Amino acid sequence: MTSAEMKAAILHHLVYTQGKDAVTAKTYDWRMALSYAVRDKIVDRWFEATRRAYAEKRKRVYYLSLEFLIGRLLKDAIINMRLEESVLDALKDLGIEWEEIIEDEPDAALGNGGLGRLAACFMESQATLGLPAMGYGIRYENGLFRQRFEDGRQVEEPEDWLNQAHAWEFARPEVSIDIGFGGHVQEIGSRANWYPSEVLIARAHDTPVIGWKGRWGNTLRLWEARPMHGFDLARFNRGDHTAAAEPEAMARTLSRVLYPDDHTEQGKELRLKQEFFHTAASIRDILRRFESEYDDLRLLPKKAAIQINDTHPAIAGPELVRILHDERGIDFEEAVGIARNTISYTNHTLLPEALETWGEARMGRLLPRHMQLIDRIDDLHRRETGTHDLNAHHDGKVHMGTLGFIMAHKVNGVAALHTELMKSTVFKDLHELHPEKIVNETNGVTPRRWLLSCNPRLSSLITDSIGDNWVDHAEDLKKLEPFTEDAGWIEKFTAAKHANKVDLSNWIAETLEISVDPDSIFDIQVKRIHEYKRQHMNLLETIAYWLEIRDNPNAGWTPRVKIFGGKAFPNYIYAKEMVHLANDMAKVMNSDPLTSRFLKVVFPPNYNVSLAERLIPAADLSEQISTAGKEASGTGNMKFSLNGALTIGTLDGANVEIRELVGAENFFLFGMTAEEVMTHRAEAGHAARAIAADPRLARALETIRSGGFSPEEPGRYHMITDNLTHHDYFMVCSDFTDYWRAQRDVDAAFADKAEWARVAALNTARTGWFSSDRTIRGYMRDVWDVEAAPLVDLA
Ligand code: 26M
Repeated sequence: MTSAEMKAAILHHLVYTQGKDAVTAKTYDWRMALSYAVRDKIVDRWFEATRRAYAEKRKRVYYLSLEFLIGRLLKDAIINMRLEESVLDALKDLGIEWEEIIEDEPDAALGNGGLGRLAACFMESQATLGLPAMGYGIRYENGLFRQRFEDGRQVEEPEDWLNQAHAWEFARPEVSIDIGFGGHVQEIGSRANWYPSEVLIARAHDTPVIGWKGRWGNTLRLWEARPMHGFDLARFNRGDHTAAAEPEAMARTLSRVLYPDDHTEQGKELRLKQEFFHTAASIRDILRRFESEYDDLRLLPKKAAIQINDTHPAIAGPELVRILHDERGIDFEEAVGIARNTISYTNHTLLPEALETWGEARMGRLLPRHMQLIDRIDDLHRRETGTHDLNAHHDGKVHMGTLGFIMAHKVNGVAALHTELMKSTVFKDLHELHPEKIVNETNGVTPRRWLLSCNPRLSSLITDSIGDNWVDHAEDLKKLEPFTEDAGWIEKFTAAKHANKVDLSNWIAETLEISVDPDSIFDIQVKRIHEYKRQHMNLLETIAYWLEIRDNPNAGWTPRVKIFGGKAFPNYIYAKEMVHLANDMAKVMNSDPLTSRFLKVVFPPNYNVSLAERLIPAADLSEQISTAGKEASGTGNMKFSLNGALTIGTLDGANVEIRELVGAENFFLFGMTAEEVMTHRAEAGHAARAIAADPRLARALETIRSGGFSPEEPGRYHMITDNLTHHDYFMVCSDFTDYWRAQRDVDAAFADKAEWARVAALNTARTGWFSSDRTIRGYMRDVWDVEAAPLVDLA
């Protein structure tokens, strides 16, 4: 597409789709016009792919996830369609600022964190690989809350991405599916009729997901909840104005908000309703499509693979069995077999409080037939395995992990260590009964968004050096290794990183009014705020370093900028205290004349996908410091490495694999192993002993305790200091000393700029394996048994 054609397309959409004149058009109007112009190009390719999937009778993959953290889509679309030149030229011609347009797009935050972002990377990789696939999610009106700080405290505000028109979706009112809840069951022999007492409608909204070079496109289908009967006109006419709108409001509540990942929220009936609404609509839609192409349901596992992203859609098993058995008349055992061979389940966490359960009373009330079928599935599983326990339904609850496991043909972990821990802990007994079921598929990230798009300087250097094949064959980054021995090339690498750091410094100065020195170590920890992720250990180390500088301000300290980003769950008080402490520390430290040349603390609010794209390319040091055994994989860790940051980290999640790939000598390892954590935790008084043995730690804790960062309220952080001193389940104190040591190793290493840059470049060269293309190929081979369509390049 030429620049002139692009310009004409933008102007056409500005006038005829957006209904605006070039003279009065605002940034928003121009963004919408550009989005429609780009979307037109995508749609052609998307239809072509969809037609081919049908025509070639290909097996399809269905990715069921309550979360898709897709972020902004415009730049992604432009890059994958190779339209950046014509767009840049056209905008220039029109006098429109590219940056302003890109920044105007709301960040679609339909997810909490890693699990949702993984689903988004998978969608992009599936399209890039030419795998016929469809993502199913919920079209939340309000995504993850917006985070603000008020006097350093986190305040949540509703997020309203749908307030503006959404350029990328197509409403499909003709795809409307009835979803029932409650009511009663009438059994007829083995089968039953379910008569729900409440019914609402799931309406589809489709977003095309385009792969690299526009060679394939898939659909992300998001469900919106709508009332069966809309507005009650009769009631309205009787003067009952509020009640007339009630059924509508009630139904819509279902797709109103994304639940923040929070176990205390789990008892909420609305969440269970969301899960069933999402799953039932998706299963119906899958079967409708299948039955339009084939007439034998026994073929389902050959033509469809259904992946359930964590247990949130795990009711898919019983729902599919219900339709096959009750509605289509397939024998119960055969129905279970078909469902199992179609479904597979990904586990994303071993944290006991995060493993979903639903009370039998609630589940029985809301999903009476499913409750019966779960018991029959349990019963069949007992007969198959000759066991007496291991039921999904026990102790008055339905355990969704167990249900997911017994209704799937494959269950996967998301990093090598996590998968091994699944086998030896949470799923130990089930694993012994089904030793072939658990497989590992180490997570990955899409290199299109997480290198090519977010880091143009480094990407250009890479492409100038080895060509652009790396973009969809990230293993090619290996070819950079010889360049890392070339001093001239390393200078260019350093220049790219430095320019990224200058950009970030400018942004920090403009938005937060904090000045940072781009020559400092940019030390970044961004992720949800959680005790197991140990942001407070990072804070303690920051305090200890600050105190040391104050003791001896002229000792030649290595300057650092400590950057934090992340949201605390709204009612996770402890995590909120961690946020508050970080902000209180920033206030004290950034204005300390003795230390501020050497140490700054920066905590931009509202960490999201777009902010990640800004921060990660500017990082020198990636903080991956979770208590070993607790972080299933991590994916931020991969993004940092790929962008040439060194990692300071524990042997947890995918850190283990990152270290193996980049080389142990190029990774700042510290801390106990998962096994050591388990034994050490059992030893009473571990925290007190660790504190007694490390005066730096003791002093840092004492500084918080005595109100060093909250003089107006010295007791403010007792919750944190008491917990760390006495209980310290996540071993912050016991790992602190080694963490401090590793951080000083970082200082020493950073002193040799050329050597640091060489290792940073090696990180980029050696982490191509973490492309989500590789992950998806793994699922295709080990789990889905599916092949991609041969790809044709754009004309
Ligand atoms: C539960 C109940 C109610 C509402 C939300 C939830 C819920 C939502 C998300 C529970 C857990 C959720 O996500 C867990 C998660 O994000 N796990 C992360 O998955 C990533 C991708 O595999 C891994 O990289 C991270 O290590 C893992 O923590």
